[in-house]
Amino acid sequence: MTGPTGAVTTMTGAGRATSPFAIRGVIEGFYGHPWTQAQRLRCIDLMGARGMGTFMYAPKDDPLLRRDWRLAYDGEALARLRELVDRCATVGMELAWCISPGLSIRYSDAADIEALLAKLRSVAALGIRHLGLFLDDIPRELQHPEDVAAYPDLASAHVDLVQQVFAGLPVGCRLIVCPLVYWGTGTEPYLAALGAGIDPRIDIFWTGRAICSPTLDLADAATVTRTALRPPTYWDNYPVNDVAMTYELHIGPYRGRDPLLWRSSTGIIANPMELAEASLIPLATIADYLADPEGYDPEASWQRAIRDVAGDADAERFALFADNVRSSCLATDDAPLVTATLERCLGLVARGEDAAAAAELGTLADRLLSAAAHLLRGPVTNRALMDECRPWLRVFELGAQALRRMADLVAEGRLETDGPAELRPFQIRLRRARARVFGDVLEMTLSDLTGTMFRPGEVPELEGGEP
Ligand code: LTM
Repeated sequence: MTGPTGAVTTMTGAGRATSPFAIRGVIEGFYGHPWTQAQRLRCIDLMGARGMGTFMYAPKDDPLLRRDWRLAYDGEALARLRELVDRCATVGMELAWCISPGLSIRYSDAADIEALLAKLRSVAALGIRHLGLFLDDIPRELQHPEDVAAYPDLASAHVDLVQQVFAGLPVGCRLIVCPLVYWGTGTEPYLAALGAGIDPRIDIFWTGRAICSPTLDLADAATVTRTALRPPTYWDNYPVNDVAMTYELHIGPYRGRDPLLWRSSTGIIANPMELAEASLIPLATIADYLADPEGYDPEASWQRAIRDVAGDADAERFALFADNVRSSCLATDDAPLVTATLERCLGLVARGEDAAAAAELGTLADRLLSAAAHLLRGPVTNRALMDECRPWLRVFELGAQALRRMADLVAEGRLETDGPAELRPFQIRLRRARARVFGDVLEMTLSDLTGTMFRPGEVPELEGGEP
């Protein structure tokens, strides 16, 4: 089977039958442009084939879910929702639908509760049995005088809302709530109040110690379970790169999740990037972890995911690029090949072994240059993937050019004399780029070689303007 881009769409590995996690899936829950319907369908097909069981529809910027939550579905939006229900069923997944009324709801207003239930019932009528009520990223105090008069605090209002909604749902529907407080130590009073007040059959989302958590471990999950009186369902904010993270491309493998997390959680739902095609790479590794958390091998899963998404013909070159785009909340050790090569070569230069240093650095630079040229301008299998990665691929090419120039300067014995002037334009262009590639290593090396360190927030001008 081939996808909209001609890329391979069959994925290897599954484990649906054996996964210890009851809930395994993806939540389209980021800020920014929602995915297109074609992107959603492709994700459902691929993640269904890889053993995931749930696709949650919850884009923050779909007005029908948040800003205009009271409006009824009709026309194309309704048809799209039906199509998602059908596609999920075809691949053995379930569509969950989630609403975020917290920006404007009056908790004490019976008409608002009825409007919310009417919307939820209209969605349930499409056959959707898994529903979400999201109270994240809303005002932390009661806003309306009627609510202030009716409730002692926001937690009480949320308990009342959740209970009324749960009681009013059609028979057979399951409810998951994203609380106002969805990250932290797991001992928060709000979480305890919500957990004690709502029906034990309702699931609660939790993102871990932070909004984007570097690790999710069993001990923390057990704490949340004790406080909320039920095991959490993890809303894992990886690979999402919205809001302050838009300069980062999160295509590295899933890491830092306890292999035994299933003992104290119902499962994990991963929040992807607006970049739908690029998200498929980390999502495939998340599916592998969920299928077999104790046997999960991040690097092996990642290489397989790259082959599946980029296509066999481009996998090696894409992996070389991706090796320099690893940093995220899950990983700080970026660009391992470039870092190790630079360290070795600059050591050789310090010992006067310039020829060996120039040869090794030049070989690496040429490999990176050739990969960048192919992925940016060559006949690639998955054009949509390269288009999404283009800002980062351009910086990858720029960095490779800087490494090539460094190798030439070393070979010609001019690194100390001409290095600062010839490398400075690369340093400035890397600083001006709005895409993070090579972690910190290249900018730090160039700072050392040019003797110029930019101040925080400084955006230096390039002499003669941008090329
Ligand atoms: O994480 C949650 C529960 N809510 C929002 C997400 O919608 C958003 O995508 C992520 C990442 O910025 N952070 C949130 O707080």
